Amino acid sequence: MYSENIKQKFSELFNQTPDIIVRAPGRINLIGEHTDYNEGFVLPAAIDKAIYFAVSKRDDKLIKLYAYDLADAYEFSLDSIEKSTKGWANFLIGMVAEMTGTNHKLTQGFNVVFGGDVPLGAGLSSSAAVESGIGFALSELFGFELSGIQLALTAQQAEHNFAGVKCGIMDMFASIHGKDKCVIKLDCRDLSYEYFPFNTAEYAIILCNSGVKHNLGDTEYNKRRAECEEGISILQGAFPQIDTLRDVTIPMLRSQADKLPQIVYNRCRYVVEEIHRVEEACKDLLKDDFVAFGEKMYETHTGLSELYEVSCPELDFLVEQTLTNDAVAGARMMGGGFGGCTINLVKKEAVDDFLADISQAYEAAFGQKLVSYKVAITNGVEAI
Ligand code: GAF
Repeated sequence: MYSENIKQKFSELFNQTPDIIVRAPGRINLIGEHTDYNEGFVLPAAIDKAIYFAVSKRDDKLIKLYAYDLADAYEFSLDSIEKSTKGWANFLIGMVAEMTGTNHKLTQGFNVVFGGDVPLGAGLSSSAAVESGIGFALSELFGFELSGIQLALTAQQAEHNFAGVKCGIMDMFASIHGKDKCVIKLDCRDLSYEYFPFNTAEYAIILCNSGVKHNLGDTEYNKRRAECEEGISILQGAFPQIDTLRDVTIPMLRSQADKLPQIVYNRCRYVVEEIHRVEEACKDLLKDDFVAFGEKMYETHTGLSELYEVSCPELDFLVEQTLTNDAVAGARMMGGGFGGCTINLVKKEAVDDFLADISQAYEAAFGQKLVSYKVAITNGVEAI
């Protein structure tokens, strides 16, 4: 449906049919939060909510962008690639800028209409989907032949330099490398990855959207990253061989507790524990042991809330509500934090009751309707 709307708008605006239609999915993350920029492991997957792009080459150097869901347009030339005051345009401008490297120089402009059903500010990585999607479309259209990893690194640079978020690689990697019915165990140190089948015979993946948009998130996110780096530079005094928190163990951390400011210690402790937790959680998946896996999701939430301090009352409430529900194997806040969604593994036959109860409780507590999504795991970016 979305791809049809996009195609139609494209013909209307540009009086031509697109050269390519691309689908770039949003992502969930089962476990492994704030570990990517610490060179740890993450366990994301691409989902059946995506951004669609209709794109065609132009003969001149103009780039004409149209955001279907915002009904907003933006235009610029390859000769002057600069940040825009329109936040949405910067994700695409950033990709054009980063793709105008030496090996794959854009010399021709293009037209694009894009839009889809990845909710904005919900922690499902709509921005990474936009970057991955336009990057993939341009690579295909202009024959750049970028590998998935090159594409993900380019998108990460666009996010750093044009959106100002010093994000890790997880979101774009998942949008690009997603595989039907599988989660991706990504080693963020060397970008090697493995697919783990995610057997959803018994459990459904339900996202509960707190409706809190993570506005503060970007600055706080960069602050968390800086706190981890501060931890590393102090720890290097005792352990010169370490590069990142990936190299640190809990005993190493404990031995330096008196040298680290309490907040920095807490941040490091959460990350070190979480990196280990992802590895253990993968063992649970191999046994289809969702009870053990779910317990780790709760541990992650506690760490994110109490040690890393990236949760908020709404997210904590949504997780707490599930604690007494036997049909829920695990729940936690997902993504960068400060708002967005919780991810819940809920027994399939209990999904309706779960949603009725949690929606009622949420509305009673916060005076706001709870929006939820049942998501399926899909393939990553593709031409359709
Ligand atoms: C955001 C970032 F973009 C990711 O790189 C990751 O750090 C995540 O927050 C937290 O795990 O989505």
